[in-house]
Amino acid sequence: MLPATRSAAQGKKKFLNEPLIKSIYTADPSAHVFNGKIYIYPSHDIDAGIPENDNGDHFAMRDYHILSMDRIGGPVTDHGVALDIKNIPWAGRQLWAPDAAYKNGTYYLYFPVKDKQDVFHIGVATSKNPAGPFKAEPKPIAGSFSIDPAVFTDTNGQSYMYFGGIWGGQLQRWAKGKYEANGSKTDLQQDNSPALSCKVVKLKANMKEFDGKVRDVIILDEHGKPLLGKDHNRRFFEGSWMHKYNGKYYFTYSTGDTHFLAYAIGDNPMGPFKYKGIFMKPVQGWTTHHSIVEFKGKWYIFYHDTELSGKTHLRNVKVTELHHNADGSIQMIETVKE
Ligand code: FUB
Repeated sequence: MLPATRSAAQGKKKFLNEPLIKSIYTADPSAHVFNGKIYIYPSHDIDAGIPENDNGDHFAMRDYHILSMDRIGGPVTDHGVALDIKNIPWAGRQLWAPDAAYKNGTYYLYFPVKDKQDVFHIGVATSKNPAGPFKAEPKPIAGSFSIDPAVFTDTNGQSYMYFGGIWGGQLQRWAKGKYEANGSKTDLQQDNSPALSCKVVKLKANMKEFDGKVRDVIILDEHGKPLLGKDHNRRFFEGSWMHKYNGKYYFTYSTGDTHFLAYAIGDNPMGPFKYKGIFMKPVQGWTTHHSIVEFKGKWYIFYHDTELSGKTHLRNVKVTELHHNADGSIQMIETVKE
């Protein structure tokens, strides 16, 4: 991801939805239903006084707070600090977008953070309580890199992790299989080659290790060809999510520098997926990041914008309903009154 002063250029907006919480800044909301309640695992944005740059250094988050609610529209509880960067032995800086999962009595919190060499990896922490506190494993997940983990558990109990983000999320620096410290700051810079892909990997039953090879999440266009690097309106950038609807797998993601949420549908959680379109227009602020969850028979999208601060690194999470049409397409989500 990359910062910018896009919000200032957008002028005054009328927002359709309210921030879920106003006492702290929150972003990148990963929502799950545990024990009949909604738990939200967001980033906790702070102003660390670091100037904005193209690397996203000003997104200098240091801990996570977990939020919960009994019903959509009901009161939101902030459960306090669930994991602090000082308690992650391998962490250097920047606790970015997390996700969570549950298996056999244990809750798992997955988090990207830069190590002490300034390279993003993904760690895991555990708790017996969905709201934490969580205890981090001493090392990152072996074989993990880049940012934005999203863990999906299929109806047969197999869990998968989707991860990756280009530009500040460093995915392009792993294109040759190992980290290139002097690699591109943005993408592959190969407009007519397939775009960089999000990654997917199975998780072992212990939920702490990758099981098998990390694979590319292939998104095919209307001609059955992978989306190209120059296709900024459609190609993957960061912030992926997976949900299953009517037996189909919906891979959703941010297009980053073009600020859309897009979706692609497949018959297998590991893809390939057919690009279907955009389902949410740009929100206020540079970044756009979401999760999709079913609760009491309705589908919801959790997302963020910068309504409270007007600053791209101080965001607030929101929720609104998401509708699937009879043909499986997703209705466009409006977030502002123009
Ligand atoms: O919150 C930091 C980064 O901004 C996330 O990892 C990206 O998805 C973007 O929302």
